Amino acid sequence: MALTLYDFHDSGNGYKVRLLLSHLGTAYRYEEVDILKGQSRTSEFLAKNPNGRIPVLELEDGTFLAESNAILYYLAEGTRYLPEETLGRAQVLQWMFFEQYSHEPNVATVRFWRKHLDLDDDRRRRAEEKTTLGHAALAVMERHLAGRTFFVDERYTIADISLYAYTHVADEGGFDLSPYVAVRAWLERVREQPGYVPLYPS
Ligand SMILES: N[C@@H](CCC(=O)N[C@@H](CS)C(=O)NCC(=O)O)C(=O)O
Repeated sequence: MALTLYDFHDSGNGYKVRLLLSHLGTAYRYEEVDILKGQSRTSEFLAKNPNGRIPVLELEDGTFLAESNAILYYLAEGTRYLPEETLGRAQVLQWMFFEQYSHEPNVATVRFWRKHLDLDDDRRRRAEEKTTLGHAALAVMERHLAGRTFFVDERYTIADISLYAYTHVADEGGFDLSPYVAVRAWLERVREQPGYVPLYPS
């Protein structure tokens, strides 16, 4: 049985997995879960991921693996997208934890709210706070990337894939990336990688 990816087309978390699978040239079955219609909260889907969120990868033996960065880590094992040495692997994890704690909850959430939900007063206020925190995360990336090509070991890894997913569409959440020169140059380098696929296929 092939891999099956349960995903939502506009999800950056799902896109991370699609991008790595494309780099690897790995065939998979795609199953759309419409999160805007509550399909990630049905009992059928909760049996796959009790946390009710996509992406979920179903492995060949029927195991369901959730959490985008855990899926990246699993798929990248033994490939050029994950260093072999302990320190390099730990640094990849360092940036993927940063992505989940400091970046995604701010940059991705504001994008989702602005794209898909009506902003009431409370959400507008929270969006402003998250925008400040999102810019703080982008500034951390900018400082790290100044003078570097990629996040870890001067090579393209799943840390880059993880951080690329929501950074390259941050403008959809109202984030102006023009001050982040090193980040913008890095986004360009990611786009040049063999097997790159866009979030929005034309
Ligand atoms: N930490 C999770 C976050 C996953 C997540 O937030 N998924 C969203 C779409 S990007 C989702 O499924 N939302 C639907 C819901 O919460 O019901 C990951 O990295 O995979």
